[in-house]
Amino acid sequence: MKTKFTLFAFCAMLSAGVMSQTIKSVTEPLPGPQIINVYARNHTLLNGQWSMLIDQYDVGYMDYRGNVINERGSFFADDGFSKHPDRLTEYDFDTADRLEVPGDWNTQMPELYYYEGSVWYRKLFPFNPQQDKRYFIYFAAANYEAVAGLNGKKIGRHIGGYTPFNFEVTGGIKQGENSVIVKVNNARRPEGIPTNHCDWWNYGGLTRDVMIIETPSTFIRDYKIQLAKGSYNQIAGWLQLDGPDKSPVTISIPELKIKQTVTPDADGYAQFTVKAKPKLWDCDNPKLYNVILATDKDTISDRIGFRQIETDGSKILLNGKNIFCRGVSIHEEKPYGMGGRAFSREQDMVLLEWAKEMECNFVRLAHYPHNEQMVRAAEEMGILVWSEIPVYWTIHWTDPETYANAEQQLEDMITRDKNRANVVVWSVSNETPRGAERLSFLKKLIAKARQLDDTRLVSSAMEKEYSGPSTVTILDELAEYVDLLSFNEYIGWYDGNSDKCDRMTWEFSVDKPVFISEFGAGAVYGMHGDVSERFTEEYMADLYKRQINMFENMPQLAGTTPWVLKDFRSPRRQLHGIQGNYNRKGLISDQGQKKQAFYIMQEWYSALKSRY
Ligand code: GCB
Repeated sequence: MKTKFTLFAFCAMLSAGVMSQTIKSVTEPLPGPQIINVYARNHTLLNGQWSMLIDQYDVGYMDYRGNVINERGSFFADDGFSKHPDRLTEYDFDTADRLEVPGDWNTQMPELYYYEGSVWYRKLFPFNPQQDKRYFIYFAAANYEAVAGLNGKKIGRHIGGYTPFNFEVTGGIKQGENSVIVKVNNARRPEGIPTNHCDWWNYGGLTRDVMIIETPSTFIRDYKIQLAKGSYNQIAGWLQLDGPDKSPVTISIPELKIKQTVTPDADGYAQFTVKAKPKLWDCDNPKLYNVILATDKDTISDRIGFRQIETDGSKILLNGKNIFCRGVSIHEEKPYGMGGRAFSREQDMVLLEWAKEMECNFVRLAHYPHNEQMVRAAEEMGILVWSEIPVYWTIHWTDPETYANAEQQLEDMITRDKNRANVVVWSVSNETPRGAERLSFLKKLIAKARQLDDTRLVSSAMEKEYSGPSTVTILDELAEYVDLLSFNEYIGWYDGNSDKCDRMTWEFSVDKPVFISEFGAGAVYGMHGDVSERFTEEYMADLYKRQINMFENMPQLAGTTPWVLKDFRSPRRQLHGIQGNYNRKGLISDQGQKKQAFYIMQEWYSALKSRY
């Protein structure tokens, strides 16, 4: 698929910034089309200590009338000019505090724990640009809005906290010392994606890697290489060059003895199909092949797996075989009480190893795209992934800017991870309220996801409803448009006591796989009591047992992702001594201790494993 930016999306995103900060004019460009597989390119990480300034009133960006200040007068002008003796300058990056990048700011400084607003980041770095090369600055994520500058000049703006973006800096990056400055603002916005109300911590900052990418003047920016839909002996794909040269590209998979050369069209785009009978990727044997794409000037390699995912009535089929998705939902938070956003392979591996220990073959990466290493690590471990965008609860359904923002996040998520064999579900929303405007918004997103990628399932976490006193069902009109009948229920926690599970009967009028994307209960690790006492491990464990009994009477059930692997921070959770700003529905505590319910799930999943 060719990446394109519509004028509509461009204007929409600019004005999203205008509305949220009452800034009177915004002129920064949007990022360029996303470059994929960046870790396989020549790159220089800009991680480490960055100078930082907390700017509650955005004084480094706009004047006291609300007008955007020109670059020379703003905090972007980090050069001799700002330090001229005749000038009053009331900031100084040289003497400022420091923050570690990647990392959220909330868990690095006590005064930033609850902070929601702007923080300026600056990094000085030496560089030696080569002639005939192009350079891009790449941010793996910045929550929520970032405006970036290089060597005193603004380079662009991006909205959305969990997807990567890049700006071209060829010509701007210079020999010797360079200065990159980024203003990151994490103020919640009613019109945003997510909106201003959600159940997780609004971690701000440069939360993932920042790097300079080097490419030849024409390079392979994007590609998709997967089994053709429905086929086991044909690989289908496309690639997109970026740059003036349209010379042929060779795709090789040495282990399969594949070598095919294609000639891109005038836009640098080429499609291809090739006969092949790869060993299939699956959870027991997550086979990945080296795939190399090369022009005479550029080479990029990836590790790609091949598989089919489809549904047949109420079954989910992986490579034609009926599977049960033994899953768990995960937030992108560090394990072992380290606090804050997870961003490294080591942290991700701990979370995934826990899921494996619980006998999972599936994770729901909630409620936004997680970092790329997480998805890749899961792929190597044979763990299937549900990936979603933060269209969560009650967002502004009729605002075209909100829609453009959601669609951009969806496109960026799919662009980054479309070659990952383990990603089997793109989910467009979570617990959104039924209604005509929401339906048309989500239908458009679903159609977009299918247009970008027809090789995966598309879904949404819906909500259950009652069609009788103890008959539970799905009445959501969205059920017709998604591939999975997936929904969150919380019978026995928000909905009655745990024994309510024993009385429920489920009825579905749609013949699709039923997928319980959330259920659960809160418990403090080590807090014991009677099964009827909320927040004890016993209540939680008892609820899990009853839920499992209920599941055993749901023949259409094809997967579950209990909420949630690990306790996570949320300002909604205020019970002193119990929650203390933590959602306690983790099967594992924030300190890494396994609660009783963990072992109940483990037992059930290991029984299911031998049944499928
Ligand atoms: C939900 C949400 C999830 C919350 C969870 C809870 O339905 O999807 O984000 O954290 O419930 O714990 O209430």
